[in-house]
Amino acid sequence: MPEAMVAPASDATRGNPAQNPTQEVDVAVIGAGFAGLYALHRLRQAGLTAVGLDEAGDVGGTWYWNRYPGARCDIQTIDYSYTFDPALEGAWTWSEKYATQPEILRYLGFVADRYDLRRDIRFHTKVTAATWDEGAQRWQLTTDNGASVSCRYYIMATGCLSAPKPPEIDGVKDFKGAVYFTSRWPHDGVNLAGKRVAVIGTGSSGIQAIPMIAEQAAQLTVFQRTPNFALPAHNGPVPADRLFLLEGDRATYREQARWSPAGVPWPKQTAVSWQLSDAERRERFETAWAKGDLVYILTQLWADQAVDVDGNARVAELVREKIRGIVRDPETAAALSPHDHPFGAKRPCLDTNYYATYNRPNVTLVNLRQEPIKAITASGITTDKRSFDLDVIVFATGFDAMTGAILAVHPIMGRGGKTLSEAWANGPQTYLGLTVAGFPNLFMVTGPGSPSVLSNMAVSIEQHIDWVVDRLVAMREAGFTTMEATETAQEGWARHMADCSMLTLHRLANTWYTGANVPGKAQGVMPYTGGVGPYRGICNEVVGRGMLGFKLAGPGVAEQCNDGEIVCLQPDVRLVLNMLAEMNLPPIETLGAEGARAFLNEFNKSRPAGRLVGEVGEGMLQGADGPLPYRLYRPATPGPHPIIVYFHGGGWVLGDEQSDDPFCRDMCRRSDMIVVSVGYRHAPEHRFPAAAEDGHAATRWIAEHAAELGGRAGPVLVAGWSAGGNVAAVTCQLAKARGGPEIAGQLLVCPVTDCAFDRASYAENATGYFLTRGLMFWFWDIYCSPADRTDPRASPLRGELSGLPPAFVVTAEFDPLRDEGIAYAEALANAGVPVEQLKGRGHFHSSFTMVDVVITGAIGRARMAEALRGFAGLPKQTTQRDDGARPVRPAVPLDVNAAAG
Ligand code: N01
Repeated sequence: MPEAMVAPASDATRGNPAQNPTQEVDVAVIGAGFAGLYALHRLRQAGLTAVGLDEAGDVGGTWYWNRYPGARCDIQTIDYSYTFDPALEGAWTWSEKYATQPEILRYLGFVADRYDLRRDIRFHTKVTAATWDEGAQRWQLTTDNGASVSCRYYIMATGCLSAPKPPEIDGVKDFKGAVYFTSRWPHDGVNLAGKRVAVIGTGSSGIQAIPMIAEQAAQLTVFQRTPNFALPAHNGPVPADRLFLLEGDRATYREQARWSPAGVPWPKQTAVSWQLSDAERRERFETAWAKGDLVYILTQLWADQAVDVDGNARVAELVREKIRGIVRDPETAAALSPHDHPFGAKRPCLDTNYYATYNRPNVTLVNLRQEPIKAITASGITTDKRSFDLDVIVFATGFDAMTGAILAVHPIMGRGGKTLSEAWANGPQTYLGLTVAGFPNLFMVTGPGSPSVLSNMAVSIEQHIDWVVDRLVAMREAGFTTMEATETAQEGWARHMADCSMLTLHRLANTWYTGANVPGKAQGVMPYTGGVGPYRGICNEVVGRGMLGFKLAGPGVAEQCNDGEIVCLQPDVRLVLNMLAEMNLPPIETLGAEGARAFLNEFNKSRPAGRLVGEVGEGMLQGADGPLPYRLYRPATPGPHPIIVYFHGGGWVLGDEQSDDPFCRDMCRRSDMIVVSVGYRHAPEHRFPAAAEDGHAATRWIAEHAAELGGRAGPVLVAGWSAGGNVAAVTCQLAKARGGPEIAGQLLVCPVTDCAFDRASYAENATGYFLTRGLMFWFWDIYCSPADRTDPRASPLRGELSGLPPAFVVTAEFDPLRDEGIAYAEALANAGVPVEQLKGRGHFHSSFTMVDVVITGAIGRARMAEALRGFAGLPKQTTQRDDGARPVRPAVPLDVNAAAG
């Protein structure tokens, strides 16, 4: 039953809360922008009473305030629209590819009228405090205008970029001219004709406003602290190809957007930059430049552009080349060219004539990196080097983004009198970016911890509102009245956020995404970088798993607390496993050895090609019982290099010297050593101990032929993954027992070390993580009869361990082999062997060898390479590549997904 609602306060009672009654509603919604309007509509449809509260004089949210010249959206308007009602879509036609602020504001007004929403909104009303009333189990809101509000549920639809940053420059008050903020532009416009104008700030707002201001002003001086990447919008009619797609099948188009990475339907790119020629890359880039679409250029060039510093650097340089081509003065062009952040790590801008504006005689760029502002004075701005006399200063200096609109607006006091500002003192902590532990019935729309500003906001807003309103309805049906995230769920989400932040390059830039633009603000990547589609899947999964991570309570019903963590896997591991599950493959062990080998060959064809190394060669070496093929990977640097003898995975049954090609390339590049991958013999044709004996014989042969192979004479290293880890471990034992060859170190990645199946990881990870218990049984059966399995050549854990070479042992949390790997590392340590362990949190058996697929495995791979270099006596690498260098305050320690044991 909806709770009673009283009418908003009359003019007579405005501003005097003491005289005002309390307005009782089911839900209070703060903000009347895209999110607030849709929330009110959905709540009304669901039969819940609601009031909207907004400081502004009308609907529009950010589009109400940001009226500066040139203001437009930067997602194509056909995508930046509501999709909840096909009739609404039919009733409104956008006039341009990127609509202007006035047109978007008209659209929101049209929506408010169409669904008669204004009657539930109190404009010119600011919430001054929000307090959770423990006794009533309700939120009590005080306002600066009219009735206070008592509500069961409190929805912050306050937007991510709505709290402007104060000017952090001394002397603003002394300035005798006019001061404007792009984010609070006067409604009746500003006449800048004939004026000497300064713009401070070159983010999206500045970059849109500068060309327009330059056309009016007598003189425009732009004060730039950090150059930004911008690409031409090529605004005009809605592009025919996009309209054709949308109108051809609207429902599918919208659904694809909902499950896409950024909320706009573009296909996933698969080609990686190093697979493309210079000409191909340039062609792709020119197409993107001509399209004038941020989402396109951020996602459609090549697969590694957003995740890898090298792949990204190629885009960045092409944009800089464009800037140099447009801006005539080389010094100005250089100052406008960003070098301090990867392309896309800071929000790139969409412009109309931005760079060309600097060719105008009335426009000057002041590079604040070379001459910082000293002060604003009565007459203008003084830098370290000169003074500028001005009539107008425009601040385009941005926002206290994502948290500002939630924290700065008013104090929010949750359970036990704790404020949200206290709870977020070290940065925002949320569950799903929607809720906060200790703040029951408080919901944020597109809050920190959700994809929000890294997505098409229209799509994310609808998803959040739908999720929240659906929960409120479900609670009502079950008799619950409060809903609150658990601490466990929230901490788990922080870990997942930190894991996701390793997927992209956002962590490598100081931006408003990370809080770095506000002095003193806690820093960390605030939006969810795992993608809109995966995020939607997770939100749905929370519900599907019985509201995992939430406490639900209500009068007359038993409290429900389904505590737990929604995502324990690394985000990319989760994607891989979901993809494999969708393929609905038959169990590999049912395919027979030949069938399984054919399957593996096909499977490997679909993975990204390994990266370039100096040289790849093939040859034959002498195994235990005849010649064996090998593949050699040589670094591009001058040799001779130390040699790593590598044994591939595949349960002694599958794979060959080429099957772990990307991993071998990666180890070669990272360690700067030669990798020789050995094609040892397989079962069932060659059962135990063929693989083990081949491992030892091949290592001996390679050590003896090091010089011919271009390697450094002396001890070699061994490495292996899975069954190959078993062969590597056994090789070390045989080398010690048989007097050689000399081995300087062993890298064992998720190795098989024992024939016992009773360790916990065998039960915990029996199914669901690709390498199943059933598959391991099958491998063992094919390779080795039960009577032989305790032989140390099959189960090295049962061998003599003292005196073995130092080891680096890698295990994965979701792997049946996890515990025997840990057991081996511990046994080695107990036997006095120097051992380092790397326990891959959230990883599965194949994580570390799936190079360029499981991106979060890169940290672990970097550590493996460092360990190998250490074994070989090489100095530490000074440069790190895609390994999380320069992180912006991760919410949890950087190497969480690869904790040292
Ligand atoms: O703000 P910003 P914005 N002294 O933070 C500079 C969305 N948006 O309003 O980079 C000197 O990006 C600051 O320099 P630095 C969009 O998501 C969308 O432009 O901190 N300079 C920077 O250059 C966008 O990303 C649209 O070194 C100072 C600029 O001011 C987001 O809103 C349009 C300074 C601020 O740039 C924010 O954009 C507009 C100081 N003290 C906005 N303080 C569209 O849809 C700050 N700066 C198209």
